[in-house]
Amino acid sequence: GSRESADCQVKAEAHANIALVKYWGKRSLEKNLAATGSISLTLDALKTETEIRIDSSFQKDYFELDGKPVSGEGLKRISDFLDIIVGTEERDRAYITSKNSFPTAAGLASSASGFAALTIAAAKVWNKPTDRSILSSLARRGSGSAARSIFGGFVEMKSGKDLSGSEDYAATLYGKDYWDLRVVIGITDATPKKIGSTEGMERSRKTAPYYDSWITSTEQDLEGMRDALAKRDFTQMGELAEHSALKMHGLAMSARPAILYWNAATLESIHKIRDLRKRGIEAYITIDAGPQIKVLCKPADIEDVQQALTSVTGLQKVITSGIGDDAKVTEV
Ligand code: 2P0
Repeated sequence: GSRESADCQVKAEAHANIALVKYWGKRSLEKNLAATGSISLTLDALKTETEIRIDSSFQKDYFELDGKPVSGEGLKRISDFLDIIVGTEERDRAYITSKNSFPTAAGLASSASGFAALTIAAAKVWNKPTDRSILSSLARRGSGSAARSIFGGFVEMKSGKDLSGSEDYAATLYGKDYWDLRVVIGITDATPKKIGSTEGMERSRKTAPYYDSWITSTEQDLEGMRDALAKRDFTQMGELAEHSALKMHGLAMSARPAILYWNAATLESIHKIRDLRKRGIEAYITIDAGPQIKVLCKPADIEDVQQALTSVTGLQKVITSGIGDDAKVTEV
């Protein structure tokens, strides 16, 4: 392969995202193709900054996350990803340092912002196309949700018909200033999750009796969410987001062996938010492949939501986020 890249250094940033219509299931593991589309909100409070240095003298890749060197499987995942997206194993080895704006140990998904930032930086270093659909497709090879974190605002990830992956990328539906929403995140457990997303999705596909209806009903949810966003209808958006999350967890619980991501504080948080709604404060929960709780609310209701979460037994930390921007190169 050609070694067009001279020794250089590039920095990029990307934000995590929270799915309003969840992605849970793959139609192909090989190219990481989702079985359905998904719709997400990019979160400005959860940012990853990644720097790549290449130097023809480096003998192997090095990866450091929040100041700690990563070895073994963690490093291999990064190296394999670079091999896939750079398109040659003859690429120069890279010295990669990555930093999260949120506590890495908080158990918040960092693969979305992490692989999105790495994709943007790597595309710059190795002179890859700057077309954002292509960047999103590349990020998908690292993590499905990373394809969405290439974009800011309200984002839709498409799922194609065939196994080529040519249609499997995300795009912005509405920019970050379209609708001022907030997400209040409650950390209930800071230890790494027990069942990774890929494993959880595959077990659900193979053993959960509701899997087929999950797929067909998610197609309807995508339509409903596009409609809710077009109208800026908070109730329709929130109810549907909460439904998609609870349905995903119901599916996971119906797998064998069962996948149960919640702890006691997760469940208490759900009830606290339902109580808020009874008092007329509109807020809706969503939960990813872990025990943390995320609450969708309007800016005026942030304090009530924060208070409700803070009163939950065992809740460790509350982070409030607005809507984030596109992933981008920040230093060359
Ligand atoms: C989502 N999640 O739509 C869903 C809901 C978690 C729960 O996408 O296997 O790390 O790397 O493509 O993107 C998290 O899974 O999974 C995720 P892979 P990813 O946000």
